[in-house]
Amino acid sequence: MVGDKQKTFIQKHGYLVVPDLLSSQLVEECEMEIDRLHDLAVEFKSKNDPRAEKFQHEPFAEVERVNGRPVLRKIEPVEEFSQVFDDLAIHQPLVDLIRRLLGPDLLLFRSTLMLKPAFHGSIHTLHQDVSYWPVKSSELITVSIALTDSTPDNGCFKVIPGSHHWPSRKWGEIIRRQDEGLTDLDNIDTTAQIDVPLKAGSALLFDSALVHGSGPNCSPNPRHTALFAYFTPGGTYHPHKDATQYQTFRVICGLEGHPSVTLHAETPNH
Ligand SMILES: O=C(O)CCC(=O)C(=O)O
Repeated sequence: MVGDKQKTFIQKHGYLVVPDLLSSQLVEECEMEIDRLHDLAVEFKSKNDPRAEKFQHEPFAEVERVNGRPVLRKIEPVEEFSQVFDDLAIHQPLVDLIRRLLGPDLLLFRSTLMLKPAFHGSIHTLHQDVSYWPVKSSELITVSIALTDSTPDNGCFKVIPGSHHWPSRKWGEIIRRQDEGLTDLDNIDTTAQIDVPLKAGSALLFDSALVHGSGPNCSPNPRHTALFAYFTPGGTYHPHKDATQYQTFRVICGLEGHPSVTLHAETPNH
């Protein structure tokens, strides 16, 4: 599925589209699971369960619920609440794909369900993940799998090809109102920015230094994606202020079958 041509493409442009990574049956299963997770969010909230905090609401939506279901923006880490998404992180075609790009030893950095609800989905500002994340690695790739069709109308990804060669910088607030711009920085050259629409089941892979974001969803169609980030054991850990001085990451494959790896802080907090 990924050959030398695709490897060269992602090295050069910082992103890669992989069509039809998931079967339509698996996409359907994920969508049913998303319904269940919305119900779980309601249950946690009604019981004052602290896990409700992992289910983030769209901060600018004027309504709390639509058809009895909460207006959720993201669930993270989704593998904590869902066997379906836990299994998806190690879905063989997905792991094979990442192994071909990064090599045989893989750790999981992130597992997130990004939900851009119909009519209420907020803007995800242009940014580089590397500017925010505590793990630094030139071998850290995010995979965003479309679980619904993702279009410019429902807030698909926008990327600036080649921007993974830009230095890391501060980007400001990540979540923005629907009527705001994708960034308020005036020294960003967005002339090369493109939309990356995806059919449900297809995936966008990108380098952690690539400038990317996504538009608002003012349409009647939700945009759902499962987002996983993988990295190799060479990654280093630079905790945010007040975070623990070490973090344990799940091994996805390789590393002599160890279940997890703990990284310790490399440099003082920043
Ligand atoms: O899925 C999206 O809309 C954007 C996600 C993203 O950029 C991120 O989580 O870094």
